[in-house]
Amino acid sequence: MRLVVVSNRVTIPDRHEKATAGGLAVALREALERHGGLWFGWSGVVGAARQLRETQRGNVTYAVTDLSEAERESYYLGFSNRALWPIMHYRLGLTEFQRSDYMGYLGVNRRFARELAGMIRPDDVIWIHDYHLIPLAAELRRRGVTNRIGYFHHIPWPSADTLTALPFSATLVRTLAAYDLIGMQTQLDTRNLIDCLMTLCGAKSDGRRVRLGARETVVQPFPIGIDVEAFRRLAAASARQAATPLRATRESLGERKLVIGVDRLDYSKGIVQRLEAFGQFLRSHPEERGRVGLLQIAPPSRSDVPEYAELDRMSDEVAGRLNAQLGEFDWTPIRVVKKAYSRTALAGLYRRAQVGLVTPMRDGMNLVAKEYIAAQNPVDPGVLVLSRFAGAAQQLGEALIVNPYDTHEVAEAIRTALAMPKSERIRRFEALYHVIETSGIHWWTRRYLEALTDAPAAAEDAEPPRKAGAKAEQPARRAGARNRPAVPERGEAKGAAAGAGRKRVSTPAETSHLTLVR
Ligand code: ADQ
Repeated sequence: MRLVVVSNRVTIPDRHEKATAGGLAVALREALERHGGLWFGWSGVVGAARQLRETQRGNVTYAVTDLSEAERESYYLGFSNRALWPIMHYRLGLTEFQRSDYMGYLGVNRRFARELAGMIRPDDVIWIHDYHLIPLAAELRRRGVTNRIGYFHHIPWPSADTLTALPFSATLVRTLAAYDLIGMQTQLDTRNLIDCLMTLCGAKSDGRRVRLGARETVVQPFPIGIDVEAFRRLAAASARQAATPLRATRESLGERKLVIGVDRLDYSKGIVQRLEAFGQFLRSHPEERGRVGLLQIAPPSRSDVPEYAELDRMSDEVAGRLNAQLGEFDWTPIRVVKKAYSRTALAGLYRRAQVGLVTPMRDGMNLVAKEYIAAQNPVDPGVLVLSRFAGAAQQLGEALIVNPYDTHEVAEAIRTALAMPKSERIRRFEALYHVIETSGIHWWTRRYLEALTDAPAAAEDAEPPRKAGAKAEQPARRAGARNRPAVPERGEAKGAAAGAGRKRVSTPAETSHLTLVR
């Protein structure tokens, strides 16, 4: 079989780029190299020339196309980011619908299907990523593509009641029946999507298989993970190196404790609410003033969408107000930094922070929560404070779980985390680390592809690992011939990624998931 990956954005690796590890883009690249493959999508360029450009790297072909200005406006900024993104994050008030945007969205999906269909071979397995490309399989089917096609939805899926506020939602949801396998982040997203297919489109389902007309689609959760081992090594190395951000931070903070937030500047991430909660914490616990600071790293994204520009302004305003109210001449409570950092720098900063504050108002998974855990020093780990509305909370029950709408609760969780005894920090860390280690990015890629190529037997036991704190997983055996554990043993992911005799990449990535689909 050959693997075909389709995502909104495609980054072509530099010819001399060192092999990298540690993110979704890299895991997909590895899967493509393992099977031989094609990666198709938008180049990220907006221009008049829209011909397909192909670049070969080893046994992987990268085929990219530009968008016209009108396509970027309607398909990307309009329908994807001003309509689908907010409604999928339960933010009806921010959802803006324009028929012309929807037409542009369908138009780009149609054009992508037209360009891609000509490149599909009979033995290809096609894996499509995220909400920009929901109708792509239906468009490929219309052009006679009969290959197995899978879809992974990286963001939340709301209830049918919420989604119906979006005009044409039933038509859009119906196009999902063109897929053979739909992967979601959590059980809740899975239930919501199946409910949408049933109530909006009249599909029948047993809770996993969905039948609509002549087609049967499997819908199930595949919680995404990170390359834990690569991230752990990065963080440990960062602690040893001389000129690292970790060392610089140590010098600038002295003995002060550090609370860290790392997010794209996006309203779903709850950044403004988090700053307010930190202010509340300092007001409620004045003895902590001068002893701890919040570092919020938040590079702007989608600045052409007005809500994002407004969020940029508001985060500056709130941080400025709180610093003015609570700061001292020798202590600034909140620092907001709006830059993208390398993986090495992030890993070092996570490790330096006593508290990881991950409080999205709604999030598909949230990889930052997992990166924070992976980066901790096992003998003196920090504490993760995690929103119950991040998909990650379904797995990471040993974090301090909070409701980000409750400023007081978040403030008190910060206090609890800072005061937590070392023995309890270690116990929680070990439980959390076990979960992220046994459901890392290579596990995820392999399980998804097994389910897509080998369904239904493989699909049936692709259960996500349980919440931390639950008993360690029994290595569930597949009902089929291969008899491989559903959850990798320690180190197995490494071996699996290496593939049959392939050289395993080893240097941690400097690029992140940010470059893939957002
Ligand atoms: P995102 O919304 O982008 O992803 P997240 O899962 O947290 O959210 O991933 C962000 C990634 O970007 C992390 O790897 C993080 O380290 C990196 N990043 C953030 N700020 C950075 C900075 N300043 N410098 C460098 N890197 C930075 C979407 C969904 C999520 C889902 C993922 C994967 O919204 O819910 O978890 O896809 O499926």
